[in-house]
Amino acid sequence: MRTFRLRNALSATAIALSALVTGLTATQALADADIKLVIENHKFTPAEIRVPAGQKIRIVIDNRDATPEEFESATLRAEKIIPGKSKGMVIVGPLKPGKYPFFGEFNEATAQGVLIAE
Ligand SMILES: [Cu+2]
Repeated sequence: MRTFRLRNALSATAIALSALVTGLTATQALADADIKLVIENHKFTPAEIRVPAGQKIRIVIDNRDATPEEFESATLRAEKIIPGKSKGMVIVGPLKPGKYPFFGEFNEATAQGVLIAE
């Protein structure tokens, strides 16, 4: 009985430890700030991205449209042409807290978004 209880206690500890490790991994992923942005029908999804301030942010842009798009932002100092049906990547930051609008230069009427560093 005593051994059984000990074993249960140990497996509970193992579960707690693995939860802790998972928690750390999630925090680390946030620190890496790898953002995925989709372009579809000349719109960005998500149109609003929240990222931690003071970190380098890697934005992977998946252009699912058949036509090229240019991710552009003056405040982020980023400009990247992504051909149709392909992916592109921009690295921005570290950013001060604030709002950083971006747009698709080839479809500016619909392709609008904002990155919020906080
Ligand atoms: Cu441009």
